[in-house]
Amino acid sequence: MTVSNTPLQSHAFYMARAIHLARRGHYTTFPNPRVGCVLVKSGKIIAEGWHQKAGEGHAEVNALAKTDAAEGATAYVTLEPCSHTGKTPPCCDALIRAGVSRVVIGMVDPNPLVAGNGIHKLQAAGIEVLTGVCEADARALNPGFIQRMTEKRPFVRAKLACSLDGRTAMASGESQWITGAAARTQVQRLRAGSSAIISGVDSVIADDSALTVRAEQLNLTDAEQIAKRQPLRVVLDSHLRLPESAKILQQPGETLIVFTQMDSDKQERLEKAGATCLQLSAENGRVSLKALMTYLNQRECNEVLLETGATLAGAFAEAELIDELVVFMAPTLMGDGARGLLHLPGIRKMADQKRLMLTDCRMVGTDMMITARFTGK
Ligand code: AOF
Ligand code: ZN
Repeated sequence: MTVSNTPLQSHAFYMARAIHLARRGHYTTFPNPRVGCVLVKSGKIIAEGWHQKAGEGHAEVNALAKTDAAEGATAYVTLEPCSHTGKTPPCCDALIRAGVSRVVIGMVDPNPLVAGNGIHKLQAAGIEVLTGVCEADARALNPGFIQRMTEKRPFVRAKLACSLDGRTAMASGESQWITGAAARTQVQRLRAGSSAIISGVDSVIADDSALTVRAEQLNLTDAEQIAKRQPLRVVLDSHLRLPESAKILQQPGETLIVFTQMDSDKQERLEKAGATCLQLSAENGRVSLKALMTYLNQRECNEVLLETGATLAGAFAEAELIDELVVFMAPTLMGDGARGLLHLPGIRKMADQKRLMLTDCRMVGTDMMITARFTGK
């Protein structure tokens, strides 16, 4: 089957390249989506581009800047070209001006400011438009951006580390270390790709965690830029119990303490120690997780990483706010006196089970990394 004399598998070939380019922006584009673009003429790639950073050139504009021969070319773009003026001018106008004759799109932009308008604008200018090429892979680039645009909340990924018998900490709370160095490097990658990291005050106190990205360990081309832009660190601390000496307060970037119970003295001391404090409403005596999601949406957080203990992780799961679980499982046994993975007291019968779908499973060093999505999503 052909569309405009180009076999569909060729469209997939060039779109795969555009998706590959989009991944280069994996750690740097937020709050914008990761987008890649390839310009093809007479069966040859004449220019490539990808979006690197919000406020700077979009993928199409970056590709067009590399050639003056785009007239009559086909542009492969992982996301519908934008039709609006944001921090940068509309990509549709740039494509029309350059005289491309066809635009092949991975997915429609879920941003309500665009959402199909880009396609119409291109078509109105006489450009042939084809959509939905390699759509699943194009969507997989931006789970957070898509969810924020369509559901007005970030994509929550919960990272957990456990033993082969599913334990995450000893009864005392002691948990360092279950997994090996390679798994911990992988966690650094998850952090670097997140807009925010959420933890509970008990975990932060128990581990004296920093929750930072140590980009120098990651061997990434954009390491310097990634290191400068630390994800927002969010500590859920209803009663402002975090000590001012906590390591998390001495890190670069912002540490946000979310509380429910006002204590102006303590708040002042934490702010002096470097924290930002935010009061949110309470639900069952704890921070309302829905209110937290609304807040993180307002701050344009696309993907957030939940790195915490069984109680808070369980509360997120019960509230159906976890989209993806990433479990690092180490080949060790911690015994049945140790703590479980998620505290889910609401599950008593087999009928109450929360079913998930495995989406990936791989070895990371000596450990296993299991990724799963909740099937309801
Ligand atoms: C594209 N190509 O590479 C990206 C797009 O504020 P701005 O100007 O950067 O616009 C941001 C919006 O543009 C973003 O919310 C999304 O709808 C779209 N992103 N569009 O054509 C790109 N990154
Ligand atoms: Zn654009």
